[in-house]
Amino acid sequence: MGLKESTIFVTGGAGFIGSAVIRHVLTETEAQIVNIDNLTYAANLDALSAVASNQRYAFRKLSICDGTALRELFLKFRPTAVMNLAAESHVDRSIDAPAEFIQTNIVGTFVLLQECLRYWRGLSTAEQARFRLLHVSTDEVFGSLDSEGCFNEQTRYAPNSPYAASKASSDHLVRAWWHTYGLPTIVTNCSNNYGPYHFPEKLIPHMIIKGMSNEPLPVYGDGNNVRDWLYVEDHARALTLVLEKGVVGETYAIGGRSERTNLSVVESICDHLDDISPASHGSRRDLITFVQDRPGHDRRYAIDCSKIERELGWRAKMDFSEGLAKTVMWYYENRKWWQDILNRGYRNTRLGLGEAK
Ligand code: NAD
Ligand code: TDX
Repeated sequence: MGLKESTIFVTGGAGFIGSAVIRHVLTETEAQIVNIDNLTYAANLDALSAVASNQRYAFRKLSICDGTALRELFLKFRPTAVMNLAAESHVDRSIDAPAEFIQTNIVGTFVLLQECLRYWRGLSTAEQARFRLLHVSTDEVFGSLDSEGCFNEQTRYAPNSPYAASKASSDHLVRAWWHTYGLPTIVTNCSNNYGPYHFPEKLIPHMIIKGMSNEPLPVYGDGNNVRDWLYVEDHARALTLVLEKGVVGETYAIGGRSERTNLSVVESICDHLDDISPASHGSRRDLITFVQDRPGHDRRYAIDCSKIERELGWRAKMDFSEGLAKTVMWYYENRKWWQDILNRGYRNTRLGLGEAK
């Protein structure tokens, strides 16, 4: 068991990846966790019901933009590390309404950096050497690939969507706080995650839920955009390892080595659903509908994750076909989880075509 006598702040811990990180850290290590999350539409504390009563877990509802409240938490809990996963995360929403992305992803990261720095400067030399801020980012900061090549830690930043630009800004701030002030930071850039508790706005859960209701399955453009899929529990394991063993000031690219076109992902989901619960109208592939493309849609993402494999010994364990089958089954068996989200007012409709406000 690693991370003994560690107290880790996980921001965005009620989100899809943050909750997987918290479940993993509480199960696999001896660390204490403080989950800091202001519970936006994307948050879901149900994803933490299995660990909510753990003595090593605490939750505080607050925004990373609230410096005063963060300062009090630093003084109260005296963390040894911060993992920053709080963010607005959906590209389509960033096209319709970018303001929240600027606020949380850029301003929030800035406020968090300032409070980390203030706290870190008050630590003993030994405590300072141990402290880490792990900032969780995305491969979307690198822009779009043609059919050849992969992103790696040396790839030039070229963000295309408002979401990607806000994440790129936050990565630059984190880098500057390391170079200028010596705050011990590490940045990770990972590919598309999938798995249980994924908010229904994202491709895989969106298609599963629509497929279960036998509704049209809206594939953007020609469906040949490529994403590199990473099972969320593999990602949680990678982040924990980077926190424990990663080198300060470095970045790590994390990917699943599982490139698929969107169309092939949707076809596989249709086939799994047909196996689990055959539809009276025939194959669900007939529900696939090509719709207007996402503005500025990145064509292809792919990660070369050989650095984290070589230096930290991490490797994605979940094979994509097995992970997708498990994920489809999870949504099939946990209808109440996503039905509650729909009942709370989330409308499973097209996002990302609106005029920027
Ligand atoms: P998510 O949208 O599921 O969860 C985000 C969480 O952050 C939510 O619980 C939300 O309430 C919280 N949050 C938002 N604004 C906040 C604020 N101001 N203060 C405190 N909490 C706030 O996102 P996710 O998919 O879990 O992504 C987590 C991180 O990983 C993000 O930084 C995202 O950019 C990055 N990332 C995600 C993916 C992916 O495929 N999901 C891939 C690469 C990187
Ligand atoms: O209905 C849909 N139809 C469709 O064709 C939806 C919701 C998506 N798509 C396409 C767009 C993308 O090419 O599927 C692909 C995946 O879309 P999203 O699930 O919205 O993910 P993406 O835009 O790739 O971004 C995700 O991965 C990187 C996460 O949302 C980000 O937070 C992460 O940084």
